[in-house]
Amino acid sequence: MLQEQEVHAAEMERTFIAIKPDGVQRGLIAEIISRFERKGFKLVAIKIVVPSKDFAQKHYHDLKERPFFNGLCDFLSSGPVIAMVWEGEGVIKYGRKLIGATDPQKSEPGTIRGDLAVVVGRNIIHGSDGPETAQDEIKLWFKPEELVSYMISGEKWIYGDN
Ligand code: IDP
Ligand code: MG
Repeated sequence: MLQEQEVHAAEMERTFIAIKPDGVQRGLIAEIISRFERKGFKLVAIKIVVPSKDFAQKHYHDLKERPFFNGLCDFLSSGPVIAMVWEGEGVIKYGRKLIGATDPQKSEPGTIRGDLAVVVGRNIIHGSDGPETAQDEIKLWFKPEELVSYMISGEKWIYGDN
């Protein structure tokens, strides 16, 4: 039988977040991770990877009809990407809030793109846009055994204990 804490962890929502090649090259890895971490979300998977163009096309398959699709996939596969899975209550929707609007010119100050990026083609970070895409993207980028379920000792100070 699962411990109560494990049940809590098992039910938690997860999202796929990636720092794109521009974010990595600009030295923003720690800054971006820190914003998710300080919020209270939990990092459950992370790796550095240079995606192939074919892989980038799979990741962005929804956008294949858009004029920028080819350039976008070339860019995503142009260098190291930090692929991550973050866990927490409401992390899919709130992760998108932390990230800000797709076009950094329209992102609010205080968001990652608002504070750290200028143009839509170099907006430094990706985040799943809903529960289904989160599930699909986590599956595309990670093997199940690469996801780590664990408790953080201070978790009750984020969620309370009931
Ligand atoms: P999202 O990253 O905020 O979810 P999407 O519409 O899913 O935005 O687009 C995926 C990525 O494609 C964006 O993050 C951005 O890098 C790129 N992109 C979106 N729209 C444009 C555009 O009009 N020109 C160039 N690149 C774009
Ligand atoms: Mg998107």
